[in-house]
Amino acid sequence: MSKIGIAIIVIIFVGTAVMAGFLAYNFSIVYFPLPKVSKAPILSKVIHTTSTTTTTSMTSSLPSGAYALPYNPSNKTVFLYIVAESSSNPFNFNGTSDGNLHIYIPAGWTVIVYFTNEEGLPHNFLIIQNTTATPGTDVGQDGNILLYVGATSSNYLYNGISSGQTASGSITLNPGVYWFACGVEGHASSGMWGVIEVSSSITTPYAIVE
Ligand SMILES: [Cu+2]
Repeated sequence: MSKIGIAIIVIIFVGTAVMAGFLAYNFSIVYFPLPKVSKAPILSKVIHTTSTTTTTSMTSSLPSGAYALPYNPSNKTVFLYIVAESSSNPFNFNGTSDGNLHIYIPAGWTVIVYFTNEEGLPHNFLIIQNTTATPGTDVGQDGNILLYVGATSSNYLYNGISSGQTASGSITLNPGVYWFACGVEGHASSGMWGVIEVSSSITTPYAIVE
């Protein structure tokens, strides 16, 4: 075969290979687009906020370091997005523990809680009118449990929602200081609790990590 003949065959082969590769590449883009990496909405270290229910003009009046909480002023409702985060500390709420997260609610407002468990253990979310300084192994012994989210009055010591689940509940609290805590036995005393303060001197709901 002449050199020209060989050259033509090589060109045909290479050309075909390039064309096939080009077609395969485009086919893969059209039919197998890379999934858009949409990170779950950032479970902020403290509290989710949504721009639809929070006004920026109000946040400027918050104490420094405060996180605005989403709320609806027309019906005096505040939304608490609480997450048991997947973390080296399994006993956390939004990455905080040991009473460090303080939530401030205006008197007379209704609190709507959305509690999500991203942690491996079952957890629940209770609001407690506490009569002790810090939680023991059974928070039912530390005062009066006012709200059960992800559990009931009969099973809170052992039951909660599983990882990946969300439960909700709502309550209107009288002015005062409360705990929120996981009721599963030993979880609050391991750090899974925080503080809610309800007062007529609070005009905009917010949270602070102290
Ligand atoms: Cu727990």
